[in-house]
Amino acid sequence: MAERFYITTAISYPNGRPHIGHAYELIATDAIARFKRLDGYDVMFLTGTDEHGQKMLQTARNEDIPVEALADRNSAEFKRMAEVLDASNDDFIRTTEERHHRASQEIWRRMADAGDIYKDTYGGWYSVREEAFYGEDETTLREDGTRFGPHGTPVTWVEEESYFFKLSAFTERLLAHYEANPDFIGPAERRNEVVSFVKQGLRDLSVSRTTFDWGIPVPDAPGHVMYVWVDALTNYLTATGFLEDGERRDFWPADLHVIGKDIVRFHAVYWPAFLMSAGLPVPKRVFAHGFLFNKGEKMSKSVGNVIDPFALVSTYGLDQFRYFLLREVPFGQDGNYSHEAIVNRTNSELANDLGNLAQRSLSMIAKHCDAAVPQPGALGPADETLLRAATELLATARMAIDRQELHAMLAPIVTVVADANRYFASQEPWALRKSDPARMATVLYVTAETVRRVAILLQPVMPASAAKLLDLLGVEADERSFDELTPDVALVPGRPLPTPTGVFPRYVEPDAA
Ligand code: ME8
Repeated sequence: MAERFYITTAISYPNGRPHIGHAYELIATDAIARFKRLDGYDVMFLTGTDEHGQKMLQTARNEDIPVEALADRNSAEFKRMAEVLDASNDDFIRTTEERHHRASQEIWRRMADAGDIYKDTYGGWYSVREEAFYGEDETTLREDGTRFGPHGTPVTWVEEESYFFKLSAFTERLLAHYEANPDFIGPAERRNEVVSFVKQGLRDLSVSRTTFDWGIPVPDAPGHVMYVWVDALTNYLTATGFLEDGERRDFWPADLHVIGKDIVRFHAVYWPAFLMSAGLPVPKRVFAHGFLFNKGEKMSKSVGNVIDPFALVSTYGLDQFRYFLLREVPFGQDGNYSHEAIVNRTNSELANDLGNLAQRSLSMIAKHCDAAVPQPGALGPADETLLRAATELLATARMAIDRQELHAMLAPIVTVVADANRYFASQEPWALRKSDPARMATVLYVTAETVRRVAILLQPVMPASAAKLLDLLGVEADERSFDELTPDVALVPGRPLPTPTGVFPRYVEPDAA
């Protein structure tokens, strides 16, 4: 039976429309999910929206609409974004769903039964924007009397009766867990941050609120709703149907939570502590990607430089956008979006390098090889070198994906495409047509076979374009998994091919068109 692989994105706050940061996380996670499916795993891929908490409530008040209406409206936009981005998620969870209320109350009960929850009075600083509590020592007072948290968002004083989770009791267990599972948090700098934070000792965490009711009721505690992060993190468990006997149950523990670097503490400290308390297995890995900036500037509604992913897809094309994000930014580091950068990647690496390679070789095959996969003759050293490099790509890609280094999966593919272009130019198949047609057939075969290997590996990143390339190569739908990348599989000579068409158009500036 296929090995299971459960992968998730963070669930987004639907207090506004999705932005490019949300798109980035979803595309990267989708590429990993697709990669694992093609590599034979039984994958479950989850995304969704995080709908409770004070931030949602405040936005709804500002817009003068019921909070449910705000959640419905924007959650639908996140769902639509997943469709527009061609995300292959198996489920889309909303934390306002009944299944999630049940799961959250169950995990609460288990933590309470374990003796890890007690009632007291909370007094401290709260950032609504981050939905996070901060100790006074973590905040700074500005000259105008306003106070800010460590990430620069405003904090307000909260004082109310609250339930607490005994997080302090988990300090040693968490440190032991990080020590025994060095891959629990990636990349390494995030792991180091978490370890040094936990080493300072943990304070108990306020886990319920009484001043509003937009949340999941705490079991047997009228007037208390759960702190939004308790309910939000539980979404990953809810979706496996952990209270039911269904097929998805076995997907827990998750293999990989893909999140942004701003929410590592919640995922790598609070979440495993909640699960340990509830007697449930903890996820295998949490990987934090970096932030996307608009030409080096933080995107914000007030600056007016927030980038709409829907607009980018219609301007540049979906696969161009997906490719750009994963190729341009080393996954785990911060990166920049700019028009120039996406146009440059689209035109140089996709249109010129890969697109032209496919177009030139396939149109020669169409014209001079009876529109069928050519019959190669004996291979020479140049042919063998190129084919070997193309065959080695799978092993490199697997290693890269297992460390979430999406850029390190793509870079060697780009190199092989460049090698293939050099090979094609130096072999001059157009000159061989008269002098040595059999050799021409070999060169075209080797080029097309290289494109086949590259296209199969690019499916997770550019599903539609890779599929078009594979159509042009006569590769059937059931011949596209990574099983077809073993050294003994190759294009079948004589198989008829369709008329070649361009797959990667150049981006042309509207005023230059
Ligand atoms: O944090 N670049 O929701 P969210 C890259 N509901 N990634 C970005 C980004 C940017 N400019 N801005 C945000 C939440 N993100 C919680 C999560 S999970 C149980 C609950 C990422 O809508 C961010 O790091 O603020 C997070 O991983 C995701 O988008 C959702 O952010």
